[in-house]
Amino acid sequence: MAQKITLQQFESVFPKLQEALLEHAKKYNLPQEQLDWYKKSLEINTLGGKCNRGMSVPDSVSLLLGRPLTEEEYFQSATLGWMTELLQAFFLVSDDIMDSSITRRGKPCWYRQEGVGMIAINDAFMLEAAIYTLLKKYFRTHPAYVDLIELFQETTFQTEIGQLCDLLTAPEDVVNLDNFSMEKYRFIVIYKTAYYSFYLPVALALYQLNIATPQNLKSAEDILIPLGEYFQIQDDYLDNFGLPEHIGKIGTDIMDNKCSWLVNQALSIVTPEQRKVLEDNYGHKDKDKEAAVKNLYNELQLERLYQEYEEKRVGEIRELISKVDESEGLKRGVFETFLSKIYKRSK
Ligand code: GPP
Ligand code: MG
Ligand code: MG
Ligand code: MG
Repeated sequence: MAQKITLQQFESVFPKLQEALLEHAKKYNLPQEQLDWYKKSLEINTLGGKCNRGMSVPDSVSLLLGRPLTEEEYFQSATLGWMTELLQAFFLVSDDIMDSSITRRGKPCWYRQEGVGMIAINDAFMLEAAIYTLLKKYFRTHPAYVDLIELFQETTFQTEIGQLCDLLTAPEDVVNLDNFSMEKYRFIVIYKTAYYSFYLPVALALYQLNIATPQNLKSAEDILIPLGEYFQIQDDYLDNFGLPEHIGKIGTDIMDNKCSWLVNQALSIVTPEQRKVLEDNYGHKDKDKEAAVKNLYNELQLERLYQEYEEKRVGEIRELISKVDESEGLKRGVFETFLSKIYKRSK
């Protein structure tokens, strides 16, 4: 039987990886003050989240093997898991600057912490570089070493084109609701979220076990991209309807003029008068205008619409999972576990 790891077990691997990263920096005689800064940035930006992405690497490896992991297998999969968390840390530090966000994981965003400011941009780059330092240290002799490097690079690029579309669809100065569409929305969320959050951890597990055949990678992608799309729709829903105490961040999508799932749904059902409310109030850094949009969302019963969407979508994803071809070592359980972790989440 497979074994699910706990957050505590997963976190217990981090100090060793952090030590390896600091040792690498020490080789260049990096002065103590900068070493301490790097250490702090690694801790604050990489720890303290739910680690769903990271933990799904060892969970998937164990499900694929159908048994608990040996110490060595566990260390390898947790290390790959921590690399997905480093990638996420790199993205979040940058994204919070771009989105002018206020809090993350219940604390001020890194760029807003005392003495940090735009140094956060360099910190983000260093978090990304840490992935390749760890890959080299621990996977240099793995048969899939080059594939692993390419996977991280390609996933990073995919996320960046998604982020580009997200940003260009949400200009700060011009609000044009005609810019939004569900087609554009799908592009944004598939690339900015689904690849790195869902496809990446499972692809890593397949590579670790040397069963990343074209068929297995394709099956994983065919399910994990819709799953990731559903996850980002939840994120957009929670941005407005979630509680900051639960989600650890304060929603900024309305003020940021984001091509969010909610505004797209609203646009598809508004009367001309209600559309005017959106036109006058969406995308301004103004609390009263934001409140007017929030009121409209309530009037349109978007919460109910979301719940209906969720039930329908989860049914479709279950259907996709039931058809997975297991002949090359893939297991349906990998996807079922992912789905059960996010279904009806409130954080
Ligand atoms: C989530 O969007 C997307 C990312 C965190 C990817 C960022 C990509 C970069 C290349 C920097 P979001 O802004 O809705 O996330 P959140 O709601 O957590 O701020
Ligand atoms: Mg963003
Ligand atoms: Mg953001
Ligand atoms: Mg969001």
